[in-house]
Amino acid sequence: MSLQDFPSQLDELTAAAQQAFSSAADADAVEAARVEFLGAKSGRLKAVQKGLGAIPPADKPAAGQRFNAVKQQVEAALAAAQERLAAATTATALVGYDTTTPGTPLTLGHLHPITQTIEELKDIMGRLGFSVAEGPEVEDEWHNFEALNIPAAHPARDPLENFYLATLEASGGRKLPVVPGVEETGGLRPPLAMAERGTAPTMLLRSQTSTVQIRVMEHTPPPVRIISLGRVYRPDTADATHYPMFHQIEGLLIDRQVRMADLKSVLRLFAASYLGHDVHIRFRPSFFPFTEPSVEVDMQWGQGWMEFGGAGMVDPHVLRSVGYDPDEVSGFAFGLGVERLCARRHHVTDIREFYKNDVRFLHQF
Ligand code: FA5
Repeated sequence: MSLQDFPSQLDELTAAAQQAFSSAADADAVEAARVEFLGAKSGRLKAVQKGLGAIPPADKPAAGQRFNAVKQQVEAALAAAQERLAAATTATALVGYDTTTPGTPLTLGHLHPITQTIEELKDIMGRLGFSVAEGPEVEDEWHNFEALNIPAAHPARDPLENFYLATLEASGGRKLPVVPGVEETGGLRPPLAMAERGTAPTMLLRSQTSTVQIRVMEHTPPPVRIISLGRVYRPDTADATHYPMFHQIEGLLIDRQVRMADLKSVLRLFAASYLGHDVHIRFRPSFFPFTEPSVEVDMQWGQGWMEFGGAGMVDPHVLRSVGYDPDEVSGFAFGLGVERLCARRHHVTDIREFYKNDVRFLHQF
């Protein structure tokens, strides 16, 4: 190639490339044009570049400059075509789409109503000066019964009334028999009999949060002012007001000269705060082994009343069992059912609803 041919050849090439890129209707056409003009192996620019070798040395710098300028022009045409296509794609996607349509609302989860209730009850009792204490759900017989003045022969300890655990500890480290008729043991025996008393404690799922009263008093010198909220377990048949797993809020106040009137005031304040001032509550004489005197507390429910808790003055036996002096201090305790309180507050007539996991129900809280 001579230098005379070179400019016209480059002009032609530039025009052809610009024409190809500007008329390319889609990504495939752009790519085809790119390969034709800018292809690294057999692109038309490459071919021209190879021809540069034949140009006399004196003309080479000028020819090189001219070549580079053309290459930049062709590359710019490619970039322009790519941009044009990208913009067109976005525009096509938006055709027929109403950009003023409201978006799909995000559905956010929230806390379970019983968890929300627990938080609110903590808040109310916190304002009355009670701090939160915790205890384990798997308990020993001392904290669930013995220290609460419920001796071994008491019917409340019946294996049919509680969820005793067949733990390795309870069997003294031996593997528990699971099949009746096993030689060594003569078959399955009730969990209580499995415990090798004195060597390892029998464990059970706690049946009441009163266990936490004992745990706190064992480690805290009076005065005490705590609440404890958590799950408890009883083999009760589920119905509108019972569930085999439910929650209790336990309260305990120990100080000098605490009286029954203090207990009633606190429970009335609590009920008015949570249920509302228009919901009446009443106290009925009752019996618990760990309080004397004892009451049961009812709230209005439809046309009648519903028990929502038990309470009373802490029995001197219990105070002594944790090392307190009943001549020095006295106190009250209460244990209330969280599901029933939550149901009354939200006009739910069956506490089983809380555990069906039906989101249509749960969304309402
Ligand atoms: C007790 O559990 C006592 N520990 C309460 C107590 C504490 C008395 C401190 C004195 C001093 P009771 O078994 O009555 O008492 O249960 C208390 C409340 O738990 C009941 O009033 C009821 O609201 C709720 N409850 C009892 N069983 C169930 C159940 N199966 N399902 C849902 N709630 C229940």
